[in-house]
Amino acid sequence: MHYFRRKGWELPESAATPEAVMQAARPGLSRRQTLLVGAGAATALSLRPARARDQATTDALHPYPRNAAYAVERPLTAENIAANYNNFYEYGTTKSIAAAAQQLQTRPWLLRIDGLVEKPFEIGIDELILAMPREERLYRFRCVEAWSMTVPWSGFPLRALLDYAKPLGSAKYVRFETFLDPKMAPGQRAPFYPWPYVEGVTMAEAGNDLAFLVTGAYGKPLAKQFGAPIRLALPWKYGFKSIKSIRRISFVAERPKGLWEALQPSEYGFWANVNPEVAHPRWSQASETVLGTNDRIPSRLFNGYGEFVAGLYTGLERERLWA
Ligand SMILES: Nc1nc2c(c(=O)[nH]1)N[C@H]1C(S)=C(S)[C@@H](COP(=O)(O)O)O[C@H]1N2
Ligand SMILES: [Mo]
Repeated sequence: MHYFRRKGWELPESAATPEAVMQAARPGLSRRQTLLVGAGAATALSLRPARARDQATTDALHPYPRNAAYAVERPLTAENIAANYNNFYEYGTTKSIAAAAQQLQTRPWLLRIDGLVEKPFEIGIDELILAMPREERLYRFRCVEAWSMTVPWSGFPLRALLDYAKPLGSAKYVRFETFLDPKMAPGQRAPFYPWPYVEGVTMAEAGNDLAFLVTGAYGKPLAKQFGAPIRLALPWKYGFKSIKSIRRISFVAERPKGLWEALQPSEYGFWANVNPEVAHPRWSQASETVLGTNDRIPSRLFNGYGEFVAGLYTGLERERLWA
């Protein structure tokens, strides 16, 4: 299947990567040796005060080496702008959730991989980051609410995780789930929303070159308000597909129903590809406001990424691909 292709993500390690970490990440090392690195870190962490428990052993890997194949034609959004205008309903329904999101505890963080895979497993986020081919990409980002930004994300191709997880041939979709912990997410105490936040893509979409798992931004570990310690970036789709703070990734046969689709299916669907010609029921999608500027620019089909992704949708013209 085409999502097992390795082309494109086997990139050289960063020259800035500390030697000890390079050793741990080298494929030649056994899984047991990698686990020992993780176990040592966990012991050290348990001895430190609460604040240090949030410190990641992979922080020093930043910045990840940039992959020049993912360039943008417009200026990057300033970090202080992007990091203070967020959508993260677990921490409130306004765009000013950065302070509240600091309650999110990102270590220890176990990611569960299950469903239609050879063998379900849990993996610590730092062990996963060490095992993945890390890179930085500049991506445009388009929220369904018609604002946009341009962000340097650090992470690894979702396809690299598929290869690691070994899904069965019967898997048709990848389902992503955010943490569920109302104690550290006041928004999850609001019963109106069908928590936890869920999103999904087809296996073909997940294997596309552009599908990216994000563990950093602006050359640093991912800030909590961006959805630390790991979120998705699907730049050809509306922003709500790019689920934050992922705890569980499941390979499934049935199409997953996202939180927004569950809440308001007349406005938000499964595919949610950007299309300026298909209006949201309550507003036009023809143009977008660029964060940090007064510019209103025309929106683009697939957010300008058609050359990468248009082929994913041939034969699916009868689907509601644009909302
Ligand atoms: N878990 C979770 N993921 C989420 C959201 C959310 O509320 N909760 N909001 C989505 C929406 S609507 C957008 S536009 C982006 C916002 O990402 P940003 O805050 O990094 O700009 O996150 C998406 N992922
Ligand atoms: Mo959004």
